[in-house]
Amino acid sequence: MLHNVHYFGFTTFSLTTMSQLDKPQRPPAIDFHGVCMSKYFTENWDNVQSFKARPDDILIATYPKAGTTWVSFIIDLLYFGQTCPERQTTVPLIQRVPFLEIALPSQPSGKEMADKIGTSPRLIKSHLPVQFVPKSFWENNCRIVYVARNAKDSAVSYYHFTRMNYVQPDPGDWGTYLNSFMNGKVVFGSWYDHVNNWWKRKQTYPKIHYMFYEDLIEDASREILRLSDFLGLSPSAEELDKIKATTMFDSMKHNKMINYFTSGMMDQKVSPFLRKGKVGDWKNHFTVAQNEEFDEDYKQKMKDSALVFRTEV
Ligand code: PPS
Repeated sequence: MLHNVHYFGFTTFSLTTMSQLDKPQRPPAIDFHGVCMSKYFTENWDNVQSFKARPDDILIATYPKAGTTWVSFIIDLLYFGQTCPERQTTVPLIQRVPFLEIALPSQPSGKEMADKIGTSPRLIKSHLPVQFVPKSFWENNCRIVYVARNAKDSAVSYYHFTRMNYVQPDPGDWGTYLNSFMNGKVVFGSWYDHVNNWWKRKQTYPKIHYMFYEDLIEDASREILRLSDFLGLSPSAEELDKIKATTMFDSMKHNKMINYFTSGMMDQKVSPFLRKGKVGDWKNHFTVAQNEEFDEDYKQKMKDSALVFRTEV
């Protein structure tokens, strides 16, 4: 049963927690217009596709596990940290930055949450490959922030997330999962197609700010400043320092408005949502043979790409 409360421009929804649910049934992976998906991201398709973006909406687009939550939180603080500090303690980030395409049973859909946001600009999260983005974002010339993360750390992070998140099909063991990742048989499809097709889109659509997780780890202040420039914001030095401190991994890990502790589909005893937050954790997972095979395959798949990713910082 949903219980809705109106608060700081939001209809906040109380979401069912894991302890209130029987263990949810994992969905099968499906082929959806040539992209591997699961029903939890396709069942609301027509409504998502007809979503009415507004010119000042900001879309935060990523392949899963690229740092979506981190960047969403930074952008939320840039816009509302000063003007509405209360929302930081009363409205969970998933409601401040709804996940557009998600549609879970007995929960409001991401589209429904986005429609109900009462503050501007609206911040909206999506993992959709670029060809699936609702056309109103392009027609309204919306700003889009795309975050990318190197393939090896993305695969490791997505593997652990898939183990703990019942929205996802069964990952199998690490070796099986790595193969699925390399073959684009994980939800939201091929990492290689996602990062490259978004990069190509940026060449003809200037309002995409393409960021890298590794750059944020290296120098968060520099990256927050670049992001502010793109958004046309001029935060003070003091505000920037505060945002950087508030969005550091350890701080976010203990922030109940951020860490998904109330999500009904995630079992954080299996693996925490904010797990490691590092560049290079792949070294603790890839065997030498897996690494060689991955590198060989990567060279082929990325041979026409201008993108350069760092797997260590
Ligand atoms: S999701 O589910 O796709 O929206 O996940 P996403 O937020 O994109 O990615 C989760 C990974 O980002 C890490 N993370 C951070 N790293 C460093 N600093 C900060 N502040 C931070 N916030 C989130 C998070 O820990 C996940 O990565 P892994 O490697 O699994 O730890």
